[in-house]
Amino acid sequence: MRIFSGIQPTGAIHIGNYAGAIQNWVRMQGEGECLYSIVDYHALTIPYETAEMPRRVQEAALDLLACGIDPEKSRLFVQSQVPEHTELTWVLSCCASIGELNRMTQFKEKSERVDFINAGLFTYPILMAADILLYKADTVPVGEDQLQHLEVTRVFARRFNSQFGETFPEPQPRMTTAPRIMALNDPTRKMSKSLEGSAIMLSDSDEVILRHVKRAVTDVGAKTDEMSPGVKNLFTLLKVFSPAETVAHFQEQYEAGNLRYKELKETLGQDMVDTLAPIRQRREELAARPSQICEILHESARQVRQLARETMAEVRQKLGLTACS
Ligand code: AQP
Repeated sequence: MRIFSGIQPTGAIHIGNYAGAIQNWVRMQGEGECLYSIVDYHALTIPYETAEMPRRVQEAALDLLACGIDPEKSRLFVQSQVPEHTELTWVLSCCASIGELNRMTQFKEKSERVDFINAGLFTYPILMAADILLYKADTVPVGEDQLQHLEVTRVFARRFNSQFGETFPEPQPRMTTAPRIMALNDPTRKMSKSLEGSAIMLSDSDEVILRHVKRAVTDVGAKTDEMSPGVKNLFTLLKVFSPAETVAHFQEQYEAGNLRYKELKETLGQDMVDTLAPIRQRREELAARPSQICEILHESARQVRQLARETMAEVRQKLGLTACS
């Protein structure tokens, strides 16, 4: 099994990324060949400070290594250091229809937030398909928001295979039990790096974590029989950060109609602090050795580029781009 996934260096990694994807990245090490990428080409689709980008890539690498990505078991690399990603993007863009790209929810949402809608934002799913297919990955650990992109990846792969001959496997998603963490300040929206006040970052201090959980929205409007989105989100987080007995305890309270939000939030906040503090500690230790991080990224890029070159040689052959070769 070959596993591929990526994360954008668009800001600090948050508990949504952690619970929805990174936990599976770590767990799947040993299940197959793991290739994990900091996808900086994707991050060009929204406005950013160029001087900030190297630091953001370094920060993402630190977070991932601190979470447990082991360079002995996984290849952790920077996407732009393997330019074949963009070459395959062009090829796949000729296997994608405008109609398919137009249906992408993420494009609709993200294009509403910017004044200038660049074509990269529109063709983002093709670059993501290229990321995965370049390595012929069959399993992709992602959060729920990426399922639609993975679905079109399979469509592009199928179309390429039927036109030019069997080349790419159709990759399948692998989700955690918390595939969609909602914003703490607005549980009707996805927790997101770019949605202010919505997220707890892996690098946040204990005080900041406790404050965020304490302020999390629970009930708004009239009470109904159904669990509110805010409380549901807290239960999802409880399942990620707390032991099963704790979840069962609060579930019983909820069913008996005597759940105290204050107690739920205090317990969740403390369990989150207990999980994230060691990650933060490891992160600080790693941050003291920046050249080692660069070595890991370079060596991984060198290794995965071999695979990328092999795929592109096969793709060129299948496309008939072979004159005078
Ligand atoms: N709220 C979430 N719940 C569960 N999983 C999530 N993921 C993102 N947000 C949640 C998963 O994390 C992985 C990496 O995401 P990404 O950084 O590549 O892109 P994103 O989905 O665009 O993340 P953000 O935080 O929403 O970033 P911005 O604000 O920059 O757009 C993916 O597997 C994703 O599913």
